[in-house]
Amino acid sequence: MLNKIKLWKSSQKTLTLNDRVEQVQKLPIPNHIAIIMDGNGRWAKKRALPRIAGHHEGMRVVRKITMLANKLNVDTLTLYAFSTENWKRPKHEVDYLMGLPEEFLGNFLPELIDENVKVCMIGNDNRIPDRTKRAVEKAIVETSSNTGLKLNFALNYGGRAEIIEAVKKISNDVKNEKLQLVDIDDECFSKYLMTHHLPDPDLLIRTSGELRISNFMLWQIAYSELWFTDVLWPDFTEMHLLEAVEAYQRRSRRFGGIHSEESKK
Ligand code: V0D
Repeated sequence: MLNKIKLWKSSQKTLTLNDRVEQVQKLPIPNHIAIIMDGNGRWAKKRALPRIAGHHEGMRVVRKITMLANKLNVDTLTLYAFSTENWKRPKHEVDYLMGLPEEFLGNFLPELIDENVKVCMIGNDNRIPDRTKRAVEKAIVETSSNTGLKLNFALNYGGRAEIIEAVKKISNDVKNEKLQLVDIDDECFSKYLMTHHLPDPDLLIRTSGELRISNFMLWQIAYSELWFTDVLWPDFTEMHLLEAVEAYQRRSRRFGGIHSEESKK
């Protein structure tokens, strides 16, 4: 008996990534996973490195997590890469961050194309430097006909600003008699958001121990499962993503099919 327990324990530990992927694929996979990638600066500080070293390391993790999400047949992976608050950081850090999309795509766009990943972006591009916009735009165009994972970067994104923009567009449509007040409901409102083309997140992950939403997808996460971890984003591995998905699967199984308010509709 003791031997059996030992055997079981060791087999649990030695489950390879692929075994665990196979296990996870037997149960429903969240359609849309959104991640607040926090803790890059803290990761660097712990190593007496400049903050930008943490951001750079975080980019490596983006690639790995993207590939796993694609393998799991996730429909959409949204990554909160830059918030409207991040402009308050020192200029050299903002400049460095704005170089990352170009560097990332310079290295990985061929792989994203190969893997059938479709790059998308949400957020306001008014303050994004031209070379950053051009790099992202090129990736969006070159992956536009891909049918695999939608890799959606939230850049200069803020949830309240998004809602205010939607209200303005709706008011304008009402004024111009394109829309009637009685027709404004959840579904109609969603069509005016930047995420109109995406499903709502089923699972929201935030790394680095903060238990806040920080103005991310305020409308869209109404029914999302939330998963917080102390792990810093540069330390986040494929195993951590699987852990979050497994937690999601346990929760939805416990609710036995009628798990979300959403599905009662
Ligand atoms: C820093 C950790 C990839 C979080 C990841 C401009 C913060 C690394 C991108 C990226 C950032 C964005 C768009 C795109 C392709 C890649 C990125 C920013 C920061 C902010 F089309 N990583 N990454 N963008 N970090």
